[in-house]
Amino acid sequence: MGADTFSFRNLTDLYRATPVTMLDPSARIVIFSDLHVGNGSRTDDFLPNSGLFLTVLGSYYLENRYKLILNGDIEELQRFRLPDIMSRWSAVYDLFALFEREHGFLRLVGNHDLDLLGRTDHPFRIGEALRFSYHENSIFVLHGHQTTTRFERFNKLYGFGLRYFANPLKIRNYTVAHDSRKRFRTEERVYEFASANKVLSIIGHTHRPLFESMSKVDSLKFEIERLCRKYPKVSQKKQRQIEQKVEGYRIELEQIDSADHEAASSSSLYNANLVVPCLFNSGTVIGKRGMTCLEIGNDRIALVHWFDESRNRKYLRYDNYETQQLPGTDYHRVEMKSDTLDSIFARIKLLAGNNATRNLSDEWSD
Ligand SMILES: [Mn+2]
Repeated sequence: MGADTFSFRNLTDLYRATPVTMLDPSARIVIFSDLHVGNGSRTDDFLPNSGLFLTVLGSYYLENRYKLILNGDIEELQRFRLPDIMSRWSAVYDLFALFEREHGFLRLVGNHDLDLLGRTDHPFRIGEALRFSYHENSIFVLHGHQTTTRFERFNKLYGFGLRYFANPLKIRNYTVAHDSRKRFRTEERVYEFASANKVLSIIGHTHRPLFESMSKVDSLKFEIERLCRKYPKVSQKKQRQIEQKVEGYRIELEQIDSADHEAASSSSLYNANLVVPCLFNSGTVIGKRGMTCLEIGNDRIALVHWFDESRNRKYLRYDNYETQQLPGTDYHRVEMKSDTLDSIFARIKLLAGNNATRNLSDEWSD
């Protein structure tokens, strides 16, 4: 059985085995993934954004009555021991417990915390996937490592290597997140499943935020093309506005360099003639320029970027984004993309067509 076939079958099995819950239209949900929480030492990837995460979670999402979904790779168990993680970051666990008690808390597993599925020394119930129904459509939340076999992922052996060799040498986390070929394979496999079944899928795992199956580079190019098509048809005043917007996007594209792991990658689902907007990725909490998450509420879904003004002033300079400061802090919220769920599902149905599986697997087979 080929790896792509394995992935499609595995995702199908997982999808069928996951119970469906109605998405409460009045509920607010925030989805974070890939925290990679360690023991607080220098090699703990969570440490740099820990203040941002704790403050934003407590002062914004808890305050505003969000339900919290953690979509895998929460603890970094390939390099650290669970008791060390839990004692160093008890404040994080206390916050999770508050969400569980007040507004709701759902915890899914990833490949770096996979061992928790069979353990009893962990405070929260952990699942493998979630399904929500929304106006007879389906939302599927999973970490994304389910696209690969354990062998292909090399999870165990790799984890062994990291914990016993890399960690004493102070080598930071090096995973699928930084290997663009593997990363793209995860994306295209979930995309194939999601478009074939007309399901809105939400993953983490690759650390690359996606909205409507597009990375930031894709979205910027798409938006520039859209504005260029609109340009000749509008008034002179509107043309000046478009010129300004395109210039802002162009500068932003130029600034995405190879050092920007979250955004830069030549691999793109957008190369297909029609992009089915079925794949979303919450990104990561441990990004160099801040953290990203997905918010669902008011019949909308949004990709949100949070950053620390004292470390990254990038978005403060641009007119194309509205930033919202969290009172009393240096932290800012930027809504990168947002749309109504109804509009997204309408386009998924229209664009996926009936032969999506066949076409996509033909195009993408190795
Ligand atoms: Mn992962």
